[in-house]
Amino acid sequence: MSDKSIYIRPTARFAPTADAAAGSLGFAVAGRRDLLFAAAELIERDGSEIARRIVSAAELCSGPLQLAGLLERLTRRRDPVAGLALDRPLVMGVVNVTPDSFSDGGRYLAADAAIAHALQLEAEGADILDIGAESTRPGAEPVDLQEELRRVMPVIEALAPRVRAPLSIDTRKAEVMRRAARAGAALLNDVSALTHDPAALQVAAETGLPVVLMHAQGDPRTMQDDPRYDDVVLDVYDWLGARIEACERAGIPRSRLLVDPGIGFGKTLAHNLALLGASSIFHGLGCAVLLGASRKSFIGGLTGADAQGRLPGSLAAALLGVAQGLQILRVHDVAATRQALAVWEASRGA
Ligand code: HH2
Repeated sequence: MSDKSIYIRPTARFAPTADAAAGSLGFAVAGRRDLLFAAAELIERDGSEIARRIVSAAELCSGPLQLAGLLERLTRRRDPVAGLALDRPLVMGVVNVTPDSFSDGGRYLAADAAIAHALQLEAEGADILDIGAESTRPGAEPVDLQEELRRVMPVIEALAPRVRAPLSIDTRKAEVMRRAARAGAALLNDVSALTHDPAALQVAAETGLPVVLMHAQGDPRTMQDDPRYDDVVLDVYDWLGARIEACERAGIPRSRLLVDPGIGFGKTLAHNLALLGASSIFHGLGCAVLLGASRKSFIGGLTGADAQGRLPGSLAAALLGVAQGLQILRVHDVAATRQALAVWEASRGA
């Protein structure tokens, strides 16, 4: 039996017209009429052989049967996440209750400062607030369970009754997931895709919450030591696909999963740029896609800007993501991202 894998990377997005809305010119990604694509890159990988060609939407839709399942996953409407419809890009604001995060370490370590920051991000238009208490930047040392709980729980407990935006807990630890869920968190965000803590799969299933599965190669301490892939985009896709299957076996349905290519996690500058440029491929996994490119070091690698000076590059990456239909942007600068999205969305509708 051949172990050939097939991938579809939607490309050539176009604005809806009456014809296209009727489905004659393009295919709608993730069930969204505003995400119409006229063509796609069809990729076939057989061992080390990779064949790529551009196909029209019509060719794709009348293609061989093996494509039908993939196409169905690509075009199926996504379920809401934490009560939020995925029919426009959502902004997830980052709250780091840490002394050592790469761009804002120490600013929000005190619970009061973290709570005030979260309220500020919500006022600026964050749809979701992502609260984390362990830095996973390259070289970061792990934080023990008690310390992570001590930092994060007062923040979740204070915010849950006060905010409209659903709370996401950014953690790799099952016990933190369990307690945060009990305190009102509505989304689990794990940069290890439930691989770091052996109990995480089961606990995540028990909470009944949606889960973000992020790709990382290696552990934060060592992940930037010479990361390698055969083909970074396809390898990340396959790895996420395998994690989705592991979650399904543990009782978490695909409709409750989100995927994230994990910009900066065990990737060189070239790897990050390849993932950013091809991220529409991840819709083929049948889940909403989240992008975390905000202030990341690839922007510094390209421009020399330090973490504080990377807002322009972060906005460019965010728009590259929404142009490819990615549903959630994880960002530090909510007001600025909202403004960029407002211009983007208005010009698309014009
Ligand atoms: N990036 C960081 C942390 N969590 N979660 C997802 N799903 N995707 C990401 O890209 C992602 C993430 C790293 O950013 P930050 O939290 O600001 O830094 P640190 O890990 O140093 O706290």
